Amino acid sequence: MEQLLDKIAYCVEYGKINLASPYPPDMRGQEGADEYTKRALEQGVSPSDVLTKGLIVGMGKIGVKFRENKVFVPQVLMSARAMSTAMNHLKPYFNSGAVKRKGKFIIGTVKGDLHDIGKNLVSMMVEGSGFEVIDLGVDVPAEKFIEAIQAHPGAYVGMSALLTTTMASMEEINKAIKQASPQTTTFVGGAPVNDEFRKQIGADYYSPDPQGLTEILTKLTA
Ligand code: B1M
Repeated sequence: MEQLLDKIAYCVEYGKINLASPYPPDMRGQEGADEYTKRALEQGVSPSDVLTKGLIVGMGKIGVKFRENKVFVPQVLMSARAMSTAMNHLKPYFNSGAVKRKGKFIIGTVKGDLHDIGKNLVSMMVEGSGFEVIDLGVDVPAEKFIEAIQAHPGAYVGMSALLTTTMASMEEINKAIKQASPQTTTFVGGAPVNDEFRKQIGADYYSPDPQGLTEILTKLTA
């Protein structure tokens, strides 16, 4: 059983989706996260263990390598694809309530900003660390964030901005969220954002990278 979980983690870390996938080249012809996850469940490994001791371990490892610039966006995207393919086998267990997620995370790129590559990476890593993600997309105004908070009480909220001009939207949205729902915990990030700006606008947490964000979220829900 342990061996299967290690294999799942390894496949996610190296982005090996399934048997047919040619990536990574040195794993060509080998099974991937898809087959190992299916087999683990068939052999009676609990879906919760598949998630926490397999998939999340693999995503955590690639997240650390990405933070340390040992891998780059394409590798992380392959890991995320391996993870989401494996997650298809777990979905029925999430839907039935047999597997609990750590919490909910609402994310969006703020109003006026169309950059979504970084936001999508954050979204995948947060999902990969065991949270349900509600992705509102790009160019998201305060009202849409607030609607989502009302639909998902207790959810954490993340905002991404890539333009110095849309940092102003981030401030406006954070203010509106805190007014409508003072207990909501907000996270900010994106290339022009830093911790000083986070303090200035009254958001709760800043992380320069997805891995740091998942570490904070995991601590908050431990
Ligand atoms: Co734009 N763009 N862009 N662009 N673009 C930048 C950001 C820019 C720095 C380029 C430059 O001039 N050197 C510049 C911003 C300057 C500034 O304001 N300081 C810029 C500009 C000016 C513009 C336009 C205004 C250009 C124009 O039309 N004149 C325009 C704006 C459109 C709009 O948004 N309204 C524009 C448009 C575009 C494209 C549509 C062409 C495209 C976006 C495609 C897309 O996202 N689907 C694009 C791109 C690709 C870039 C660059 C080249 C790359 C951005 C990117 O995806 N990086 C960028 C220059 C650069 O960075 N080299 C640039 C990779 C990504 C993984 O990193 O998004 O930083 P990043 O995310 C990181 C972290 O920041 C962090 O985690 C991620 C992974 O480490 N992170 C978070 C992100 N969000 C987080 C949230 C968190 C925590 C961490 O918590 C919630």
